[in-house]
Amino acid sequence: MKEAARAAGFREVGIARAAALDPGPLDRMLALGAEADMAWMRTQRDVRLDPRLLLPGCRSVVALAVPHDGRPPECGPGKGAVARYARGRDYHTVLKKRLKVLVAALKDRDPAVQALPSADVGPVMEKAWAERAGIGWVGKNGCLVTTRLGSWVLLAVVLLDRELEPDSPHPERCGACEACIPACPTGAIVEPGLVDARACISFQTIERRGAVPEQVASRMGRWGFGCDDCQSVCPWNRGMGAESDPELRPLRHPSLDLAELVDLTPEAFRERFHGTALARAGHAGLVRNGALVAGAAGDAAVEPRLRVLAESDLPGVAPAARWALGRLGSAGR
Ligand code: B12
Ligand code: SF4
Ligand code: SF4
Repeated sequence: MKEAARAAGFREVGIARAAALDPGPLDRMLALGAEADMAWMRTQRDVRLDPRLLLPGCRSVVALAVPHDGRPPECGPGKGAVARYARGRDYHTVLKKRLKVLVAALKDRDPAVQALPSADVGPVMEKAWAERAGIGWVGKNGCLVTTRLGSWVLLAVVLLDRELEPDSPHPERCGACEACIPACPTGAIVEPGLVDARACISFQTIERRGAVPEQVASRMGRWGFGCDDCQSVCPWNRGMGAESDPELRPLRHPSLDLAELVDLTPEAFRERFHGTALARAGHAGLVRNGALVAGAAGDAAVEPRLRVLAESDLPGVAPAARWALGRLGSAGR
């Protein structure tokens, strides 16, 4: 199994026995409403907590990880920063292709095997399985941290109806460190390991459709897509980040041009972002984010364009442009 996974392009592989997960952390998140608009977390609660409901007869969970580029953003005036994981080709496509190769290799050896691959979008708690399978631990920043690659990794799983020898779960290695909690600009890490998506820049700039709350916009700095602040301070990431998977290396500029974003047409959006993880935010989401960064970071060069966007009917764009104009106005007074 492990050889096949490495041959398919996965750097880290671990195996866990399929069982129900501790519902505590997910239920706590739902009790706080910290899942924000991600209603699927609530509707899929039971299946997320027990892979045997997703693959009947599931006996093992194979957890997989690949490193992504982890170098700091190059981001000055006129630019919006892109979270490190999103700088290359869309990781969903890269991982899906490798999962297909892996499942085919397993079926070659054992044609009757039932194998269900999943990366990000399936109802599987990938961090929890990576921890159980010994790849790393869920840190206080809510991310899976590894000792070999830091937290600059992306995860996938394969559910199997075969019993494999399990690895030992990874011990928690945060210890007394709490650096990530005050490093979050919006205070989104409300308890160790629990991120309130409503306050998280990553959620608001990627998943949110429509207006971004002022409390987040005013603290997002230059983040134009995603956010890495709670990971970049992590001592386990010191000296890590240069080992990106070749298929996930940065495609073009590792930052966004604000003038380009606030002027983005649907055609330019497709041409520029198709096949990258940034497409997830959608055309309106990226225009909105461009306006927000201009306001948050005080980039007055795009002010004329913001006046046009203040009348836009793209979801979330007009409030973002008006908010940014207000900020630029007050900054200039
Ligand atoms: C929803 C989601 C989000 C939400 C919520 C974030 C979160 N911390 O869960 C938002 C939109 C905010 C988000 C942001 C990001 N995400 Co995201 N996200 C997901 C997704 C789709 C589901 C995660 C989930 O169910 N969260 C809810 C919590 C309750 O679930 P959980 O942490 O998995 O819960 C179990 C474990 O935590 C476990 N547990 C085990 N040990 C411990 C220890 C402690 C202390 C605690 C509290 C819990 C715990 O118990 C829980 C079961 O009840 C996964 C993909 C997937 N299918 O798993 C990607 C995923 C977690 N995201 C990923 C990435 C890359 C990010 C970002 C780094 C992107 C960015 N740079 O902007 C940020 C990081 C923000 C952060 N600090 O967590 C990667 C994780 C990489 C990594 N190294 O951890 C994943 C795995 C996608 C992938 N396939 O690679 N994400
Ligand atoms: S991704 Fe950014 S906003 Fe979200 S918890 Fe981490 S530091 Fe806070
Ligand atoms: S910064 Fe410290 S507390 Fe936060 S995840 Fe890293 S080691 Fe854990």
